[in-house]
Amino acid sequence: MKKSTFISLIIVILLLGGILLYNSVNSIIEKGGDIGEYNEFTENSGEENFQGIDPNHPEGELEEVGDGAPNDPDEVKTFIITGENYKFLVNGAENPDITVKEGDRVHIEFKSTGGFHDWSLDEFDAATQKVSEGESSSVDFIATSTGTFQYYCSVGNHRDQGMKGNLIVE
Ligand SMILES: [Cu+2]
Repeated sequence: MKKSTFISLIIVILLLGGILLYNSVNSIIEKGGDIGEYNEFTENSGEENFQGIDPNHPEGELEEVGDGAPNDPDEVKTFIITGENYKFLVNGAENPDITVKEGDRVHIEFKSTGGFHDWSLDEFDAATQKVSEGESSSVDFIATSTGTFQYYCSVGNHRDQGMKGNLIVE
């Protein structure tokens, strides 16, 4: 008795489900025209919006870049530094002052052009890997305080032999 009642219930549920499915399929077919019109409407309005924004968009973008770049706190200051026995070179200048602004993100690209060296700066806990001739290593740090800080090579006694210079944070 209970089993047959249970089976009857399932059959009723399946029938109801089938009717519901049939109805919803029908309603989708009936609303097909409406859906099509809706799609056309959104496509058209999308194009109108795009056309409306398009002429102004490039100008706005250029203004933003022009106004934002000089004061952009996320700007990265990149310095390409080579090391040899026993000095650093930046664009041909020997152990030059490296000047950045407080809060700048600094990216140091260091390459050894002769000997085993690194580029270290204790105050901002920044140091590249120690690299051999022809190898490169980079380090990023944020210049969080103003002052003059010495960068140097931490290999052996290279610092004493002249591999040092100043990072000036204004
Ligand atoms: Cu060195």
